[in-house]
This record gives sequence, structure tokens and C-alpha cells, in this order.
Amino acid sequence: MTTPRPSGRRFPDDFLWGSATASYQIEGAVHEGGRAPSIWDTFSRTPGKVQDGDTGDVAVDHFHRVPQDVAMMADLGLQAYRFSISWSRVQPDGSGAFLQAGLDFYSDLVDRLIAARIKPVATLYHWDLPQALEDEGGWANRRTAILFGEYARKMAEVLGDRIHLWTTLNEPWCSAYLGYASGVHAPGRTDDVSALRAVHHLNLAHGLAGRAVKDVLGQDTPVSVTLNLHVTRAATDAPEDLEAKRQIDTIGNEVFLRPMLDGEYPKEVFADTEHLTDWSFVQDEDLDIIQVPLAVLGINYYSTGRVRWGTPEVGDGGPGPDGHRSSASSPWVGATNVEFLPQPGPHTAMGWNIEPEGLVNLLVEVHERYPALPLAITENGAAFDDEVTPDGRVHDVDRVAYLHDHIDAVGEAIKRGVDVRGYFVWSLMDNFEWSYGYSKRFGVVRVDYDTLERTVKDSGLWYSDLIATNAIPAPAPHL
Ligand code: IFM
Repeated sequence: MTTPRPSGRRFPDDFLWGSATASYQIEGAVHEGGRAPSIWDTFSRTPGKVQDGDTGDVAVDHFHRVPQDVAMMADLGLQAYRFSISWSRVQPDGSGAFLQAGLDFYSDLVDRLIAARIKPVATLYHWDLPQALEDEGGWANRRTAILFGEYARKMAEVLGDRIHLWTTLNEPWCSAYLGYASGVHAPGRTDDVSALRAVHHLNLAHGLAGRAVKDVLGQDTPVSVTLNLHVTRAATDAPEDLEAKRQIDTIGNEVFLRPMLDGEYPKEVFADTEHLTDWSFVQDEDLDIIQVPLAVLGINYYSTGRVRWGTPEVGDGGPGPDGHRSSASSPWVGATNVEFLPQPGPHTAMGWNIEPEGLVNLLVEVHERYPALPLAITENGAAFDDEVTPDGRVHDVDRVAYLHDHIDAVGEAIKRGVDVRGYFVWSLMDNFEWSYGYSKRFGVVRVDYDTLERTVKDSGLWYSDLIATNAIPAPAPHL
């Protein structure tokens, strides 16, 4: 249980308030302008992979509604918008020719954001790999990382200094382990060795892309990456439970943090996975490339996990964030004796426990390890089963309470000395929630999936008040 936190906390004057989305989750228009399929087009068309057979074919039709969506962001008072670029829309096969229509789409979006005084924060990869690259091995293939660097270079040339902050990857943990180990995300593979190869090639892709952007636009160009760092607690202080937590920390967090920020892999990951691979896919120069200087580290936070030493149940992906639908295989490669325990409530509609204090703990811990590195919350939010009242409104008190308490947690971390620069609510509007299809709503704006009409929820109005005052409003409903 968590106790409600007080309202009224103020934020630094230059703190950046934004919202986030991702290309496949909102754009639709999957056949337009020469766009070729991504792995999510293929996966969502595969029977049984996505709830109710939903696909991103239409999504929330953002591709055709950019002017109105940007106007809506401006009405909300957003100061920044974090979106992702669909690689297949700008370079259908992931190599070779670029599509002018796709490049123009993102260029126009960025111009409109700037005209509305909203800072564009661009993510180069949010899970929608061109299918043509998956056909050649996907992230398990080193060439994908090389091509990603070339694609990043092109985007830097096209979008240039109009981008406020470049983000290379969103949540590589999900791309590698949900995509290649548990198979609950595209491309749906269940091969632990491929997952570990994907981890390294995603790290390498991050370094190559960050360096390409800086080569084109100058070494001071702000580059970041977004990680879904897992807050995992041991069930007891018994050495074996602490070892279970250590294994999850290693395969979940350290395998990204350490190469990106320290230029090395944790030696524990080699020991934990020695029965699978000798990691000879890591080449001599890779770690220098991966440790590209970051202007900020993006952190996505939703909930926490609890583990003990034991036998995982088949399909135990852990109840926590991005555990996403059960599978016969675990995403926790190498952590073969770790059991995830149910977390006490309250829970969101995803079944994720609500624990704002976990966000304070995470921010303080990362800051203590990397005191010179500014941080930003690049995603935080909650799915609930929203109801539309007869007046057409959504009084989403649970979501307001969730945002209220988590934003206060960010303020608490700042008070304790953590350098947090911004907060991006997930998500601007309801959208395609991956293997859950359209059944889970995270938006602060409701989308009617029949008419595609957008309606600002109470949480959106509340967030707008927060931005206007730069202080946390009381969580009262907007009646
Ligand atoms: O919808 C996702 C998003 O794409 C990545 N982070 C978690 C969100 C909620 O599951």
C-alpha cells in the first residue's frame, strides 16, 4: 500500500514537462508513402500474438492528424513532445534508399511542434524494426547495429538542430528479451542466445547512432538513451534471495548501464550466462563506441518487482513493468533460479503495483552512482479501465492519483539532490499497447476507437494545470 502524498510541491523553473508516444502505437497509415512492414506489422498479423487480433494499421491515425494533435498538445501547454521515428517509414528495408515522403512527415511534425513552442524529443528506435532486417537475423545480427548508425546519420542530416534531444533507443531491455527470449513482443523469438546477441547489438547501435548524430551536428549535440530500469527488491535478506535480486539487476539493468556509462560489461553477466555463450560477439572496439557521452539518461518507471531464490513458474515473466503476457520462456536470461512474487496492491489495469517510493529510490540510486549525469523521466503513467460519463468526460481519478504521487516522487528526488530535468507522461493519448492491443488505455487524452475523436481526460486537464503553475495541483476531479 502507498499513502497519498501531499500536493503543492514546486519544480525548478527550467524543469521540462512533456508527454510521450511511439510511432507504431499511434501513427497508423502502415501502407502509405512506400512504408514497408516492420516486425510489429508482421507480429500483429500473426494469429494469437496480440489480444483480439488488433494491429497498428490505423492505430489512432496520428499520421493524418498531425495538425490537430499538435494543436491539442499546445492547448494542454506541453513544453516538450517525445515521439519516435518509424525506421520503415523513412527507409523501408532498413538499408538503401530513403523515402522522401517519410522524411517529410517527420520534418513537418518537427516544424509544427517548434511553431507551437513545443520542444521535439526524437527517439530513433521504439521497437519497430524493418522486417527486411529481421529476415536477416534482426538484432541478433551485428549488421543491424551498423545500419542503425547509418539511419541515425540520415535523420540527423534531415532534422538537424531542430531536435531538442536525440534519444537512440527506447527500452532495449524489451527489444532484446521480450522480442528474442520470451517472444511476447515482435519478432516473437524464444532463443536465449539470440537475446544476448541482441542486447549487445542494441548497445552497439546506441553508440553508433549517438556518434553519428554528434558527427553530423556537433559533439555538443544532446544525445540520450531511455532505459526501463527495474526496481527489484529481495523478498528477505537471506543470501540466496539477495543473489536472486543481484541476477535480475545484472541482466535487467547493469547489462545496459555499465557498457553505456562505464564502458564495460559487468563480469557477472558472463558468469550468469556462460552455459549459453562466451560473448565472443563483442568485438574489441565495441565498448569504446558504446560509451558515447550522454547529455541526459532517460528513465521509464512504472512499478517494482520482488524476487526470491526459487523455481520460476513456467511463463513467469515477473508481474512488473513490461512483463507483458505470459510465455513458455522467461525474459530473464541466465536468472534460472529466480522466482517473482506477487506484489501487494494497489495495481493498475496492467496488474502492475503502484509504488511511487520506488521511483524516489531509483532516482537516488542512479544519481549516487552517476552524480554528474542529468536524468529525465521519459515515461511514467498508468492504464486504468476508463469510463466515459454521459457528458462525454473521463473522470479518471485513479490516473490523476497515480500521476500526482509519482510526480511528487520526482520532486522528492530533486529535493534529495538528484538532477532531474524533465518528466514525460506516458502517454499523450490512448494507443496500441503492444500485445494487449487496444485493451489498455494509458492516455491522458481518450481516443474513441470508432470515431478516433480525442477527448482530454481529467488527468490531462490536471496535468495541464500542473504545467501552467509548475506546482503539483490537488488531485480533485474536473467536474
Ligand atoms: O506502451 C509502452 C511503451 O511503448 C514503452 N514503455 C511502457 C509502455 C506501457 O507498457
